[in-house]
Amino acid sequence: MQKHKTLRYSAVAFAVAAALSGAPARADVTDADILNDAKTTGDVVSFGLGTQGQRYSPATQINTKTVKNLVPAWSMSFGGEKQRGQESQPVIHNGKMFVTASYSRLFAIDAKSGKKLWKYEHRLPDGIMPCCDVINRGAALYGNLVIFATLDAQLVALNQDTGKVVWKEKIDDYKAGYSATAAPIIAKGKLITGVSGGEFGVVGRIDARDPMTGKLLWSRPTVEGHMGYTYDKEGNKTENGISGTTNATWSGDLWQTGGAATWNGATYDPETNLIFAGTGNPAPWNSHLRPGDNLFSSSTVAIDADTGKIAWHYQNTPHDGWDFDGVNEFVSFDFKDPKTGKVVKAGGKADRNGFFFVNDRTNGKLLNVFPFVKKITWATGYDMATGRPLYTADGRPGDPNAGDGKKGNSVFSAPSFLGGKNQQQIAYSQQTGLFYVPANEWGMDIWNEPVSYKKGAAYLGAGFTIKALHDDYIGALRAVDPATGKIVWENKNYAPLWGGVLTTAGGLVFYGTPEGYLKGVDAKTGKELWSFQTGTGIVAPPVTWEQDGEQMIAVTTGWGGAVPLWGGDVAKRVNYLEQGGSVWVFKLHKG
Ligand SMILES: [Ca+2]
Ligand SMILES: [Ca+2]
Repeated sequence: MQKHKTLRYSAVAFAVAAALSGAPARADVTDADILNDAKTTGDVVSFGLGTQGQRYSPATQINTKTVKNLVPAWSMSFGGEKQRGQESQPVIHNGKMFVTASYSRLFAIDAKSGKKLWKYEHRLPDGIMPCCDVINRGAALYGNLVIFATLDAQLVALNQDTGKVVWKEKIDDYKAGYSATAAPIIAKGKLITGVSGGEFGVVGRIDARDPMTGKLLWSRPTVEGHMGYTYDKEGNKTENGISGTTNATWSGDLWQTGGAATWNGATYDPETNLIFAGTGNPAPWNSHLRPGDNLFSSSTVAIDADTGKIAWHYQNTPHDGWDFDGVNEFVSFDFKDPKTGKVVKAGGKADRNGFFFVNDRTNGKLLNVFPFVKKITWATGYDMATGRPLYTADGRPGDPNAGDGKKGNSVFSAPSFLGGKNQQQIAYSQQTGLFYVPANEWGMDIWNEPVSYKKGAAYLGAGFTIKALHDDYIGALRAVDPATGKIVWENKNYAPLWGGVLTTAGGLVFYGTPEGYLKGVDAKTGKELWSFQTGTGIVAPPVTWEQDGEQMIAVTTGWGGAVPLWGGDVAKRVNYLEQGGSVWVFKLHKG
């Protein structure tokens, strides 16, 4: 009895001492930490600086006046010979940074000094099939774990302090073309992941797991006709309803290998308790083989985090025939509807197909849509009443069976399938009310070919060449107004932009370029206020946090991703860019 009292007293004394010293009483990442991530400047515990995905920080120490004094604090190399395609967003908690690197590596680093604490190198089998380079976009934090997805379609959870593997779970069969590159997110205590492999005829889905054990809780396919499941503690599965209605928007049986890969992960809005998954192309690319809208491909799909059921969907590109995908992130924000003057719970999405969408995030209703790139050939706009695109006559690549059976009519299409925007994340400023979109102006010649499904083989039925539209630029960082659809300002860039954006209450926007510059610009005007040459291309989103009273900016660097692999004429145009693999951290110079 006496012993118990002493113990209890010690615990209280410790907690009081910890509170007085300002030290964290506990190191575990909680649901509250994740829920409040967008507001708390002392950490970054989710992909997107908040699962809503706004990439907006309230930190103001670095601002339009002080940003000129930004200098490197430290840099760390990922080492080895694996210098390519660093698309990762670091997460920072309790003085430690966790950052993933190409080839399924994960590093833990002292966030203040840059000293490496530990690294994990996932042992990858031969025969993995990542479509778009050996990249990874980042890790999730929960409890004392750091969790990330690997190129061989597994999930690995490691102890944040030791780097020891706590659990490993297989997402799916890499031999069937499944891989995983997106950063997992935590939604109300559940680990949420997608799958990559839309170019191999996989079936897209969103899984929810217990983050502490990796065990499945529910799984929701994003191709119509497939059954969803819930799982009990022993792993027994129970049917949870078919997604959509079998054959309603897919004729025949191509839905069985229907694509709609959820390769860019998801965002989560606690206010509606909805997970928003973007879905990729229907498979194969040759659209003449699969008449119908082909749900739920090239869409935003809203899934109830508790039930694993689809609450609503909005299809950005029905019957996609251009590999426009629809995977781009759906970012929750409060939209002041100019028609009614009312503030609506909305979401914004800069789609690969060149249009920016504003949807009511409670029900998917289309509120506004406008182009954010200057050349779009496949549609002239959208019917606001039906929410459907107004297709251009002859904008779709032709049916091989209408001609010689080997190659259909080739069309020139803009954007190219690499998209008006691809994986590089947009940001939304609560200060300016603007979205910042890393856009690209390019087109493609595209034609269809016959194809049949073979497990683990490319499943396109199409050929293509990507082309620049202008001699002087492809990329353009654009500030767009979601209410008016106006491009408020733009900063052109010679190479295609492939890194995400950060915006802050300091009135700033940060983004990186393939030419190697990390830039800080005025959020209102786009005026460049600071830049730093990192020595290799940037294809990742910067983050910011406060470490011991100092605001820090971090970004991973290392050229790569889909452009050098799929970019055709554009890949040749930028083949002088050097690969790399580092994380850079900056802070204000003290006078
Ligand atoms: Ca935070
Ligand atoms: Ca695709």
